[in-house]
Amino acid sequence: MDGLRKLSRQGINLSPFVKHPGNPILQREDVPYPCNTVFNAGACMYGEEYILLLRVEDFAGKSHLTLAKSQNGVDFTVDEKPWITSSRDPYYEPYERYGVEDPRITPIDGAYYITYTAYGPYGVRTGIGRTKDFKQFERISFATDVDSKDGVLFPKKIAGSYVMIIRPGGMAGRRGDIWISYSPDMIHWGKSRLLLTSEDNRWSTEKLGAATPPLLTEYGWLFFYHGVRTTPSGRIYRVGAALLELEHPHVVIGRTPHFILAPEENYERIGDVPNVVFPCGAVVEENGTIRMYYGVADTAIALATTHIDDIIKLCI
Ligand code: M1P
Repeated sequence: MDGLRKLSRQGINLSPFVKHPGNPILQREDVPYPCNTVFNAGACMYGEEYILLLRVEDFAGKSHLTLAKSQNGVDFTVDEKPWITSSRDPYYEPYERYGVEDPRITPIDGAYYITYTAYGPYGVRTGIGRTKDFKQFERISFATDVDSKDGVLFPKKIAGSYVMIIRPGGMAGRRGDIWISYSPDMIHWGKSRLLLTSEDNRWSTEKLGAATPPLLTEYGWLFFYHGVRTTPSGRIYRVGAALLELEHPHVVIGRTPHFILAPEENYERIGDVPNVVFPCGAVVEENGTIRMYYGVADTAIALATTHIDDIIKLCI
């Protein structure tokens, strides 16, 4: 805790992200097959390579997931064909019939777990799958029933349980708050409880949703979330962060007093869904730099960087 207090005395940075001058770094022209949009990508390192798992929307409005790889974290080469598409397995098919969306990647014990939003005629669910090589992908479970999404996994078990942050509700203009849930096996989830509510900030009065998987820091688990405010002219999606206790991740140490990433540039304000910044992946460099990959206006992908200490200072 002393370390925390010291950090908070050292001044804070109210606009901690620097947006990449080459934004958007990925657009549909970069996808080697025809598509409407590419956005909301999960991110991780795989060996020396940066990996993005892109949400690609086709011209029928259905999304699938496609891999992109990069040596420098900025210039990505997109695979020739989709990687994860709606399942044909009779168990999964009804719930993924309208597409798979918004992937997040969490490395756990040498495997890469992918959470995604399964979208079908009965609502949305959070699916979980796993890969070890970014070639073979196996589905594990649906972690939630319908109308629960934005699932992100913690990168290690805590007190013997896998831990996930989810967002029940928030559909069709209804309120949505962030919850935390536990599992012994990635299949059975429970002991769920409220974690962050939308009412605490005026910039996120409608709903919240976890953005990126929690990052392990010496001060606690740091995670980013999006918050939505409805205005007479439509919704605005912005981003905040929260710090959770290491051994008791249902305890919020603090959260940013205001949003820290917002739609300001034309590429964030104009597109299929205007005024949206929607991160699904972040990569932390050895020096503490965070590279945040975020969907912009449900149309393209942008990159912004910050330092882990700057975000922690804002949370405490
Ligand atoms: O259009 C903005 C976002 O809307 C949904 O997010 P949420 O349910 O959290 O508000 C998702 O469809 C997301 O993909 C999209 O970017």
